[in-house]
Parts: sequence; structure tokens; C-alpha cells
Amino acid sequence: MPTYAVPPIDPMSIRLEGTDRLVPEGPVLTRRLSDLEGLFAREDLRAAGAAGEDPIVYTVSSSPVPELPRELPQSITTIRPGTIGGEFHMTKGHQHPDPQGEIYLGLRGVGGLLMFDGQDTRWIDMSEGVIGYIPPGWAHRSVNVGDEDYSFLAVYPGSAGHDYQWVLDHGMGRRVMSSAGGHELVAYTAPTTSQG
Ligand code: M6P
Ligand code: ZN
Repeated sequence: MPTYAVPPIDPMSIRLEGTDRLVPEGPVLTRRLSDLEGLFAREDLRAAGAAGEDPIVYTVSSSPVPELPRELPQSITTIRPGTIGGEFHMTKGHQHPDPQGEIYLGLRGVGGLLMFDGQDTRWIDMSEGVIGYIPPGWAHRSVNVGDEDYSFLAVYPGSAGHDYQWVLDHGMGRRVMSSAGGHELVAYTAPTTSQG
């Protein structure tokens, strides 16, 4: 065995409970509309919703594997269906401060993986059994484009980190809007506080 400054954790078995939870479970995050300031095009509608019922937009259930160098933490994100001003419910999205890849595995529902490297935008349709690969350097956001919960498993290097400011500063290249055909990717627009 090599020696480590911080010793790795012991081998362990982790079970999917349904499609929303990992057991044993580590930290659980609940993101409501009030946690998503400045991300939707219609910031005015988001703020109104946050000031009202402040619904849950998504939850993240993590395994106990810690976010430490060399470990491979996992989490299940479940995004509830819905739109804000026609824009589908989505995660905040983040860039990895330590450029590292990540994989997502679709578990339930229909969604998509939106990636942006500061110049190009990519979209991967996600559903049960699809693996979406996020290479180093691509900011990533998940979107529920269906009418039921969309959930996926993520596995990522423990040193990757989450830079949310990058997405606030650069956007994600496109917005994912509801359309007659289901969903469409439109040009990114800065959040507005009033229509027009
Ligand atoms: C996935 C992983 C997590 C991330 C979560 C929610 O489960 O990428 O690291 O935290 O999605 O995404 P965000 O952090 O952008 O809200
Ligand atoms: Zn990530």
C-alpha cells in the first residue's frame, strides 16, 4: 500500500434506493427556487416564485464517499418537472476549479446535459441507461425536459470542486426552453427583471 497524507476510506458497497437516493447516504442538498438567483432568463418570475411557495427544484443525495483528492464521490440528482417563464427546471451548473472529467448515468425520466467551455455549447439527451461524459474544462448543467422527475447518477473526482460563479459570469451558452416539439435550445440571454 502506498502511504497517503489523508488515508483513503475503506471499500464499501453503496445501493440505489429507488432512483432518488444512495444508501448509505452522505450529505443531502435541497435546492429551491430561492437558491437559483440569477440563473433563469426570467429572474423576475424566479424571484416571485421564491418569495411565494419557494418550490423545490432539485435534490442531490450523495454517498458517504468524501470530496477529497483521489476519492470518487457519487451523487444522485433528481430534478422536478417544471418551467420558469418557459425555461425548463435545471441545476445551477458549475465548472470544476480543478479541471477533471465527470460521468452521469441517466436513471429515470428525460433530461439533458448542457455543457459549455466558454465558446462552444454541447447537449446530450439523457434518459435511463445513457452515460453522458463531461470532459475536463466543460461547465455542466442538467435540465429536466419531461413532465416527471428526471434523475441521474454522477461520479466525479473528489478534488474537482464546484465553481458556481463561473456560470454566473459566463452563462451556459444556451437556454433550454419549452417548445411545441418538446424542447429547444435558444441563444443565451442575460437574466432580465422585467419582460421585454
Ligand atoms: C451532479 C454532480 C454534483 C452536483 C449536482 C447538482 O450530481 O455534478 O457534483 O452538485 O449534480 O449540480 P449543481 O452543483 O450544479 O447544482
Ligand atoms: Zn461537476
